[in-house]
Amino acid sequence: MKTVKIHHIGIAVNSLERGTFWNQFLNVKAEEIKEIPDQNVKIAFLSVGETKIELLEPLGEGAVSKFLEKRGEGIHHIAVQVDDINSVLTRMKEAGVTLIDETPREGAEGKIAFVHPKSTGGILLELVQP
Ligand code: CMX
Repeated sequence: MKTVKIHHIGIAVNSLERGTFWNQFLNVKAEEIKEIPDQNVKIAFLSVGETKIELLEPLGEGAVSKFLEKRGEGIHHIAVQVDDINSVLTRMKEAGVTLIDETPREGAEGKIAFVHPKSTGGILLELVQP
């Protein structure tokens, strides 16, 4: 397996207007804004060097709106890029890791699967195979 890298960091926000902070002070622009209807979110990707910030604004009930209600704005998940998502999931499953997605699904950036925060030290982990 190749060394993994951080693919993006997901931040739950009340509004994608939060992106103006990154633009104003860090010269980082939202390069892509899209809706993900099955997750009930609107997202903006901002490239920061090799990695990205993903701002997540809820469009209605769902994982992100629940997170905002319980915890307020903040880091929602960390996404790690892997080259073989199926083999990572298989090894995690065999080790008893709590998986939210036992098989990958199509996400905004390729094949994705979420790992429950209770198995990762409190961070919702997303695996991404672009
Ligand atoms: N990061 C860290 N901890 C989290 C969390 C997060 N994002 N979301 C919930 N938790 C914690 C809760 O605080 C709670 O902890 P305690 O038991 O100590 O209170 C625990 O996890 C369980 O929380 P819950 O409220 O019972 O569970 P939820 O119904 O909120 O579900 C989760 C949590 C992670 C299983 C659910 O949000 C999920 O399936 N997420 C994956 C999908 C997703 O997040 N989609 C949005 C992003 C889409 C995208 O980027 O494309």
